Amino acid sequence: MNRRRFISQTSLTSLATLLGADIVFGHKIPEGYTPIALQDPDPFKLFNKDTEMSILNNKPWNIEAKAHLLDEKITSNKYMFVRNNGLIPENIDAKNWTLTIDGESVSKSKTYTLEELKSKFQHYTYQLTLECGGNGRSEFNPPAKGNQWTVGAVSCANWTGVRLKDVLQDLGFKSNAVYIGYHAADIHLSRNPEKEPISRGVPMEKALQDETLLAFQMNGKDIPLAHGYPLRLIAGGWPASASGKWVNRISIRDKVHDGAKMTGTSYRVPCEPVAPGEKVVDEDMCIIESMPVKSLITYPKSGAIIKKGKALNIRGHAWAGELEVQNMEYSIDFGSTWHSCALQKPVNRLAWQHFSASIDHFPKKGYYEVWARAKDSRGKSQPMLLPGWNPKGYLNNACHRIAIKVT
Ligand SMILES: Nc1nc2c(c(=O)[nH]1)N[C@H]1C(S)=C(S)[C@@H](COP(=O)(O)O)O[C@H]1N2
Ligand SMILES: [Mo]
Repeated sequence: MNRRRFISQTSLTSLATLLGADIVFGHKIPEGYTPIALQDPDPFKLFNKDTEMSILNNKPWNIEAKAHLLDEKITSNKYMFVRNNGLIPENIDAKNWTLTIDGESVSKSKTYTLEELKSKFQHYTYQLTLECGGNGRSEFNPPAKGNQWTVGAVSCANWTGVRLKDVLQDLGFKSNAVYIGYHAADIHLSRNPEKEPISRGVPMEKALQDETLLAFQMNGKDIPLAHGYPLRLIAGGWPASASGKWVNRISIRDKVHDGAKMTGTSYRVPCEPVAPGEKVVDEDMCIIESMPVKSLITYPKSGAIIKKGKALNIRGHAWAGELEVQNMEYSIDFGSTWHSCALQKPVNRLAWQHFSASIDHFPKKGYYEVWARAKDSRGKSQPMLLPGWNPKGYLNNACHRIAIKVT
C-alpha cells in the first residue's frame, strides 16, 4: 500500500479501526505522518508465524521463538526463527530458477534449472538442526552488537532435496577444491546490486556429507519464502549462516571462501580463549564449524506452578553439532546434584534428540529452578552459566533454566 496516499485519504477514525485502538493524541499527528504501527505489514501474517514469536528487528526481519514454542519434535514454520541479513528477494520465479556451479575448482561452470535438479537427482529427506551462531548472544557481558537472541534461534525441521555431493560429482571438480561458497538472491540493505548481504560456505568435507542438501521442501511442502524458497543449501549442525537461503550459485573454491560475512570477525570466535572485553585482532579469529552441545527445556514453560506431592514432567531437545548427544541431566538445586533424563537417539545424523524426565523429589514448597545439561559423545558438557566470552557473542551454549513454584 502507498503510505502517503493512504494517510491523506483516511480519516482518524478509520486509522483507529485499523489499529484496533483509539489514537489518543490523534489530532496532533503531523500532516503526512503514518503511525508506526501502520508502516509495516504484520510480520506474523506475512510469514505465517505464531503471534507469540518475538520480533527482534524488521529491517532486516529477525524473529525468534520462545523455548516453550519449540516443543514440537519437528519444528513447524510458525515457530521457526527467521534470520535475515538483507532483504527477502522480490518476485521470485521458481519455474525459471537456476543454480549455477562455478569457481576456481571447476573446469567449466554449469547451470541447472530447479526442475533439472529435481528430476535428475535422487531426493532425500533429513531432519536437520539449524542454530544461528549468535543464539544466546543477549547473555554476554560486555554485550555484543547484533540481534539480541535469547534461546529461540534454533529449529529442527524436515528438509527434502538433492544431495549437494551428487550435483557436485555430476559436474566434477578439481582435486584442489577446498571450500564451497553460496551466492543467493536476497538484496543488500543498501539495495546496491553489487553487494551481497551474505555469502558463506563450508569446507569440501562438509559439502560432500550425505546430509548436506540443496533443499526445495521443508516439512513436506515448498520452503516458505522467509526460509529460502525455492532453493536452499542446508548444512545441519553448523552455524545456520552456512545454510544459504534463496541460493542461485555455488562456487567451488580453491581456497577458504571469502564472500560476505566469511571474513573479518563474522561468524568467528577467538582461536584461543580471551578475557571478557578483550580486543582480538582478525588474524586470531577462527571460523566457527560444528556447533557446541546444547539443550532446551520446551515443557513446561518457565514459571509453571505445581502442587506439592505431584511430579513435574519436563521435556525438551538436545543437539551437539556434528556429534550426538550422549546423555542428558537435570538439576533442581542450582547445579549441586544432577539426575539423568531419558534421551532418545536422533532420527538421523544432525537431528536434535528428545529428552524427558519426571521430577518427584521437590523436598518442600517453594521456588525452584530446573536446569538442563547435555553432554556430547566426546564427553563435553554444556557450561552451567556462560561459556567463553567472545567479541561477537557467538556460541552461548549455557544450560537452559526454567523457574518452578511448588505450592
Ligand atoms: N541468502 C541468505 N541465506 C541465509 C541468511 C541470509 O541472510 N541470506 N541468513 C543466514 C543465517 S545467519 C541464519 S542463522 C539462517 C537462518 O535461517 P532461517 O531464517 O531459515 O531460520 O539462514 C542463513 N542463510
Ligand atoms: Mo545466523
